[in-house]
Formats: sequence, C-alpha cells, structure tokens
Amino acid sequence: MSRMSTTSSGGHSGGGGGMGGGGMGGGCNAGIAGNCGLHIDAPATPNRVTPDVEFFLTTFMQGSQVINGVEVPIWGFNMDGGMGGMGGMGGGDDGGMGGGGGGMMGGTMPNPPMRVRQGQIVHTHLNAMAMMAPHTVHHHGIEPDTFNDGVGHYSFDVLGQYTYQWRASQAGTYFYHCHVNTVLHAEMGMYGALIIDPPEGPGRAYQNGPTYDVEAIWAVDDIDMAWHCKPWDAALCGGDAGLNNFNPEIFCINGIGEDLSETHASVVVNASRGQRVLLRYIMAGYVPQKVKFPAALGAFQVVAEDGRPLPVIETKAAGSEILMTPAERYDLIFTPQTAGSFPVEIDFFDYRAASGNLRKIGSIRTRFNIS
Ligand SMILES: [Cu+2]
Repeated sequence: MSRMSTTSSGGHSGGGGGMGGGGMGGGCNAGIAGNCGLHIDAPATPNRVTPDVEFFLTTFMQGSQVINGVEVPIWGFNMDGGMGGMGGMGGGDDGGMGGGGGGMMGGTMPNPPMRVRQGQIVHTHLNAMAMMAPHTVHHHGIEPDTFNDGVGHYSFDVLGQYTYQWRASQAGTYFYHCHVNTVLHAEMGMYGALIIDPPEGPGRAYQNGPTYDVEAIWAVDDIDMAWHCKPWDAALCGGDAGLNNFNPEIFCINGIGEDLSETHASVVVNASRGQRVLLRYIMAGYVPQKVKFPAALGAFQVVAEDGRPLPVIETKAAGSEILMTPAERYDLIFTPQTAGSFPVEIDFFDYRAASGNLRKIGSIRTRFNIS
C-alpha cells in the first residue's frame, strides 16, 4: 500500500522504462527512463457503494497477436473473474502475477468487452502491476467524477490497484481504454468495447428506441509496427519518440486482419432477410476510415452516435458511405431484403491529407451474409 501511494518520482520510472524496452526483444530500442508528469497513486474509491456489476482487469505488457500474418506486440487488459478477491490493496504480493514475466504473457486485442445495463452501478477493478508500468481505465463517453474518470493528468495513474466506480446512465456503444501516454497505450491494444443495454435489455438500441434481431460489434483499428516496440513512457519526459508520425500498414476489425476478416465469425455478419441488424461501429484507429456499405443491403438507419441517440433517426440511401474519425461510434440498423454475400469495404487514409483530398493507404473487407 505505502509504496503504491507514492507520488511519482524517479524510483518507479527507472524500472518501468528499462524493463519496457528490454522486454520486447528484437528490434526494439532501449526504454526512455522516467515518468515525468505522472501522478502515481492508488487511493480508496470515494463514496464507495455496493456495485451491481463488477469487472476485474489485469494489465499485461508482453502479449502478441498475429494479425494478417504479422506477430504484433500488444499490451492490454485481461478480464478475470477471480482476481478481485485476491489481495485487495495488499497487492504487493499479487504483483508478481502481472509483472513477473513468468508464464502470463498475453491476452487479446481488443480486450474483452464490458456489457452492463442502464442504471447499474459498475465497479471496474484495475490491477496494474505488469512490468511496473502505470495505467488507467477510462470509460470513454461515460462521465463519472474526476476520481473515476481514469484520465491520469486530471487525477492519478495507477501502479497497483484501484476501483473505478461509475453509473451506466445512457444505453449505447462506448469503449474503454488506458489513458496513460494515451496514443501509445491505446495503439498497443489497451482498449475494449463497452456496451450499455437499455433497461429493457439487449434487443433495443436504447430505452424506448429501435429494436434489433442481430447484433454486430466492429472495432476497426490501424497498426503502425514502428510504434509497437516503444517503452510505455516514450516521450513522457520530452524528446522525440516519433509519436507524431503514424504510418499504419496493418488493418484489422476486432483484431482480425484482412487475411481472415471476410470469414471470421467475430466479424462477419450473418442474418436472414428481413431481420434487423444493429451494427455497433467503434472507430478504434487513428487515420480516417471510410466505410462503404453495399447497395444490396438497402437503405439503413443511423440511430445513435457516440453513445447518444440521434434526436431524429437518420436514413442513409442504399450504398452510402460514412467517414469515421478517431473514437467515434455509430449505431447503424440494416434491414436487408436480398439474400447473398455482400462485401463491406473500409478504406483508410493518410491523416495528413486535407479533407476532400483523401489519400488511401489501405483497406480491409468483411461481409454481410444474408440468407
Ligand atoms: Cu496504459
């Protein structure tokens, strides 16, 4: 407890930076020591009450995931139903599990989804000990108080354990991610979907809102391998870590690369004619994405954006495209009337190009299979 509540100083950072750099192996540069600007703490949760739902997240920093044939180093959160009972704030002993290096190497990108119901009080227990690197959990689009918002530079970064307490106040599509050295940690894979169902439960987009029969969740991301062997604290103390230069060469939906994205069950949408399909699209990348829906799917509806219902549901003509910018979420409802296998293409564009003059740098496809 005592060492976790220490305000940031060189003590933690030397270890964190050095281990981060060394742990990744071939081709990676040595760590940049220091955690300048961080406020490492692990306080008790203010006004803590009994939750309706709990999630137990443990960080990992030595994972890897093969995406389109490339082994991509990843960091992230594992979700473990059993970790919560272990140690509580006595986490020093448990720390070895996360950071010990031994057997626990990885997890998946995206990280496991959180799903709750509107009105519930949620506790997200964070256990951040891996590689002695601090992290936070920011529930993006949720608006809890500062202590529970997981934005380190407004509150604190967690090295150890903290319980984020928040209320699911509005049904919709969200995501959670780490907010320490944010562009790097999110790029490394520290994010997952967060779905809030209305009080009625799954099957409606929001309270008294449109219904759906089939649901798909796509988190669409871009990966620049040059970013994937930097230390967790790259550039926190200044210097140029190259975080102003992003040139993705790998593209994925739900962590599935283009080699599998037209067949993988976590991505492909299967529905029958006349069924209402809710697509929850999470823009998890950094460069602009344009999604081209095939005309065969017919006209479709935009029912919500960024976790909020639209005042008036918008109807898009068959074959419409939507241009997505980072962290946006779109809830779209399709009611296909034609059977067949229809490709959806997502194009990626250089973020430095002026709008209206997009320069395509990649694409990925998946499918709606309508029976
Ligand atoms: Cu992090």
